[in-house]
Amino acid sequence: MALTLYDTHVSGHSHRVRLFLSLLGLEHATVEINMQAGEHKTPEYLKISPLGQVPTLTDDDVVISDSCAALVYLAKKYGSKQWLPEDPPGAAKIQRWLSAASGELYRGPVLARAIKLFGRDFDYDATVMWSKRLYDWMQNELSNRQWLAAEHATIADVAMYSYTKVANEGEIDVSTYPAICRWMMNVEALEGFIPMTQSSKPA
Ligand SMILES: N[C@@H](CCC(=O)N[C@@H](CS)C(=O)NCC(=O)O)C(=O)O
Repeated sequence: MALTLYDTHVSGHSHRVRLFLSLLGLEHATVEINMQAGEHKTPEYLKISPLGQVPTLTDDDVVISDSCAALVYLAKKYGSKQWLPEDPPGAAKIQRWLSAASGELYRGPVLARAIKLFGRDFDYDATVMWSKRLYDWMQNELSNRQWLAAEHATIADVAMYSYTKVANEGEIDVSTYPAICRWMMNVEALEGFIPMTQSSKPA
């Protein structure tokens, strides 16, 4: 096993994988990709990430250039079944949240943060609308449960945590959702948890 994570410090997609490696206690090398310098679009990096995105996880000759796919790989290869249940309804519940992580979470809090923190040119009102739809649903789901997809932590929780924690950087306020706040504290109490650091606005 020789795990290497190509990541970018401020990227929540990267933190997802970094967090899960830490929860599983897996040693790995890290290569910081400087996106501002365009390192994610060099010919060398495009060989392992055809879309030129971070993160990318490699494990010897296995290459995975997507954060949710990396969570699935790590859970199946190195995790207990708890992280990714195999029964059909259990697996489908996990996939529902992985889809949300790449769908509603991306269209909402991820893009809101990209606008407010990095000055990206997206429709802010649309990100607010998607964030509200997502977090109203999550609040409802978590109102009588501790975890998103099972009676215990799964990769669904890992996938949804990082960008929810820094949603405030996109001026999306999750403090008004008590069940979501409680759930974030559950994630933060897991053994091996490492924080998603808040970014300050570039001067
Ligand atoms: N589906 C990918 C998306 C990753 C992603 O969007 N990463 C951003 C940084 S946080 C990126 O690399 N953007 C550059 C680009 O898309 O050109 C994943 O989940 O890993």
